[in-house]
Amino acid sequence: MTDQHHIISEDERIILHFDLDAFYVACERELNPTLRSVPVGVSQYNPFGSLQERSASDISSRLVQSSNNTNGAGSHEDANGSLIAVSYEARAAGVRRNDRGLEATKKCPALHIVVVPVKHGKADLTLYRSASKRVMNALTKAVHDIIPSSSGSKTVDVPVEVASIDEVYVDVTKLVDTIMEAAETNDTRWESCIQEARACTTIGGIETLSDAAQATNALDKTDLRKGSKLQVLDSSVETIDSGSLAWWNRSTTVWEESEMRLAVGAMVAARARRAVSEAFDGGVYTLSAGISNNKTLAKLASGLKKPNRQTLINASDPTPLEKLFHPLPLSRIRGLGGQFGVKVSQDFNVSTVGQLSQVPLTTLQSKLEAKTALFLYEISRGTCRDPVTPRTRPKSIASSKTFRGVNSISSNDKATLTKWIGELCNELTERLEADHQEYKRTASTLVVSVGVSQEGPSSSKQCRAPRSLNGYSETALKLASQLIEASKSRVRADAVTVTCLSVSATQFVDQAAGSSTIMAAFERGGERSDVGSASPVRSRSPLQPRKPKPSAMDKWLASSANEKTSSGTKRSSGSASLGSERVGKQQAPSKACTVTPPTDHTAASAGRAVSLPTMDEIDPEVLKELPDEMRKSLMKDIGRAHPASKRKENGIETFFQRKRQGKASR
Ligand code: TTP
Ligand code: CA
Ligand code: CA
Repeated sequence: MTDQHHIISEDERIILHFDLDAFYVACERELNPTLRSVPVGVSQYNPFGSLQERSASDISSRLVQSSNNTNGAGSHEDANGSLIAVSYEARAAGVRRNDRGLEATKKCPALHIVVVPVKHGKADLTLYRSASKRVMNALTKAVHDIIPSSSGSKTVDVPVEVASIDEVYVDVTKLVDTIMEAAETNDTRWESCIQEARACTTIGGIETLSDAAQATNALDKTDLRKGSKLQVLDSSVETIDSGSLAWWNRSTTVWEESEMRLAVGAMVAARARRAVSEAFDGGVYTLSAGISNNKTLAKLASGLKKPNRQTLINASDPTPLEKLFHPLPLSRIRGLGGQFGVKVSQDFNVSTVGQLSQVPLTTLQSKLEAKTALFLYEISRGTCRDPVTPRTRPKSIASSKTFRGVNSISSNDKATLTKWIGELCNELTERLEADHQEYKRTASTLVVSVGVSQEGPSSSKQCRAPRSLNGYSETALKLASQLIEASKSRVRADAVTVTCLSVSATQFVDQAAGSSTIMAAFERGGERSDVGSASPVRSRSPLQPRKPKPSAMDKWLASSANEKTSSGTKRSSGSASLGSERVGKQQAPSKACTVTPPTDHTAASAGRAVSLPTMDEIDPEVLKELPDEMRKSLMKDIGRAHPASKRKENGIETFFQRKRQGKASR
């Protein structure tokens, strides 16, 4: 161990990260009980199949493959979409995410394949979004129910940050403190408190690694994401390895206060997980959890034991850092899973977290911005300051679609581009309408992003959002055409090939704040608008019914008559040439990355002129649907210099002694 390894975060927070197990499968199982406890894969919509629009409730037509019906309800092609979610029963048979349906069925003949609902010629994720909301509400309630009644009227602040459709961070620092105060000198209560956690919590880096656990740890992000045979269903509670059990069973005299607090956090996680699974019919929603001192380690921990299990990583103990954290491939670390991680790996010739921790800060600083260098320096030591920012409603709403290979669109094919911008805006405005119903707010910024095959990353443009939802298509089309023109001139070509389109609405303004505030926000947006004339502020209600608004499109369509058609990329605008769905994660190529890590949680201040939204202002679920370039443009550096602190030597006895003496440390 070098001295570097002893630099410990002074972070004493207790952060939980929850991730739902095989989430889309769980949603389908809630809807259709016959899918419970059989192997299930949820597949992308296959545009080459026969089935077009399909609603969520149409469970029989969406079940395209089942064991007693070798070719389900749909055609051969319908059953051959690629899988985006795979149940653990199917994983045990070797089925993996991204397998094509037919290939998966060969590996697992009992496999049931459900196709996602389809609307506007693309996947309709409403079913999963609304299930997510219900589960997150149940989880939040479960955590609040744990607040000890002895805390009386004292409110305990428990920030909850919904981080994606199936992930949430909870900062339970204050809750843990309250529980520990309630346990005070009562050793029996302390015992029962950790008993719940002991039964189901693996201690990361301390556990006695089985061959399977060892092999799982070696997987890189991509492989882990595909799901692994090593991840098995295990309903028995006594699955805790001997190393972890020995940690739990130590004499109370040797426990440090930091360990006690994590143990209480583990109890909270265990109880919340159980409450969520009991809250839904058939216990369909199970979660895995990570318990640690920061978001990065908590997220890492939740993925270590799946499904339905939880792992604790003590950031102030050097052993887990050395044994578990440092051998990991860089890509497993939050913020280093994409292009940025690849660049770091190449620039500093490192492939593991441990190797990165050996790179001196000055070397990092010589090639990177100060903040980025510091972020890497700290993250490789298990330190991360990113706060859990209370957020339960989306920061932005996006609709996007990729058009790969034969489905790509020539920029000369304006009819097809117009059709797709229209479809995306239809989906977007439907969701904005529902969002308005629920949250009484209006988006003030519209962002359009276009990816073309001749250039690596997508480019984005924004303007103030049209006041009327029926103005979205026209405005989005105007932005898209400007982006395409700019792209054509950059690559000096008469036409480019569009591979990705995305429209998103962000910078929400609460209607409760009054119309003047809303107007002010629009005006601010207008000041910095990229297309000043794109969306005149109108005095109509933002939620008027949609009507066709053909003027800009007509003009644009008319102009296409004078343009040449590019060779090789021509496609028809018929339904047979629908682009591939963008349910899966964005795979677009991207240029060398200059921006970095997780989030800078600087909330948009009310008076700020509208600019490209920050990462914090974007719903991460939406973020992962966006093209790389747009995603990058939304990410801001983080990192605040902070001194490393010494490890605390506070045993359980000291803790209770201090309590008895009324000298609470917190
Ligand atoms: P994940 O949490 O990555 O995976 P999962 O919940 O299916 O499985 P695990 O138990 O390993 O966590 O993603 C959550 C949901 O998001 C997933 O059920 C389907 C959707 N999704 C996609 O549509 N495309 C993708 O590429 C990924 C990674 C997820
Ligand atoms: Ca999940
Ligand atoms: Ca997830």
